[in-house]
Amino acid sequence: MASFKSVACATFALLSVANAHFQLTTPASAGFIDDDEDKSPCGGATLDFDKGTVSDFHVGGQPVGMLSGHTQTNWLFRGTLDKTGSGNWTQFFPILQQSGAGKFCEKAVPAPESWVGSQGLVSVVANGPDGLLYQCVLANFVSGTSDDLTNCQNGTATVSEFTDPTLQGLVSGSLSGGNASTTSSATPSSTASSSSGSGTSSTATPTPTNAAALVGPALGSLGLAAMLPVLGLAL
Ligand SMILES: *[C@@H]1O[C@H](CO)[C@@H](O)[C@H](O)[C@H]1NC(C)=O
Ligand SMILES: *[C@@H]1O[C@H](CO)[C@@H](O)[C@H](O)[C@H]1NC(C)=O
Ligand SMILES: *[C@@H]1O[C@H](CO)[C@@H](O)[C@H](O)[C@H]1NC(C)=O
Ligand SMILES: [Cu+2]
Repeated sequence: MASFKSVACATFALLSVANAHFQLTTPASAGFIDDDEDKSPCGGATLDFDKGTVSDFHVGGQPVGMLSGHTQTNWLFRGTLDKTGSGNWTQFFPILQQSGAGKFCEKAVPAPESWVGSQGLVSVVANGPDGLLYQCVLANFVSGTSDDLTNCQNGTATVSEFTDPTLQGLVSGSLSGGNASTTSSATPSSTASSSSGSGTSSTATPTPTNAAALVGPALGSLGLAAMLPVLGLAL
């Protein structure tokens, strides 16, 4: 596994000081430990709500940003009120596939309205060339939306909805109230992001299913080199 990992991350390693699989750039990670990132449920992070950084997560839509060192990654966004992360995960957003390394920002990931006032975990799980990788956020669920795009940008990678049974198996329900198997296909994104009945989630814009519309905004020639400033901040 180690050699596979080295190969998979080789391109990234050449350009940076860290051999990172992926980093959560926002909200703050509960802990990034590169060598332990394959450990469920939170990549080896210590889940300490007293001493760790607890971030507000707006249930109407919260920006979630990643920096991927892999050329292809499938992303699962999920959360639980179980502060140990042992189970009861709810899917927050359709599973996406990122083609191309670098930055990706999903700017409005929603959570269940009923979680407002509770603390729990938000987790991003990556399925890529070296298997499943985990990052978590110690979350304080609050109402409304956030448009704070600090540390949340798109690079040159393209992103579209994708069916990934492995990731689908890591959730027991979704925001739409369906179970895992009913949300597995690349259905129109309203499935997971806008049918929770919340009146405040209108800005949690579903990801369009048209792949052509999903290509990130033209941000010029941002490439791997553009990842370095963000990486520097994150380290
Ligand atoms: C599981 O999560 C739901 C919210 O989605 C909550 O109502 C329920 O109490 C949780 N069950 C356990 C055992 O934590
Ligand atoms: C989950 O969805 C499948 C397919 O629609 C259905 O057959 C199954 O009964 C559902 N399970 C639960 C617990 O709702
Ligand atoms: C990044 O691109 C995705 C689609 O590829 C889009 O849903 C998201 O809103 C974009 N993020 C930003 C910050 O514009
Ligand atoms: Cu990797």
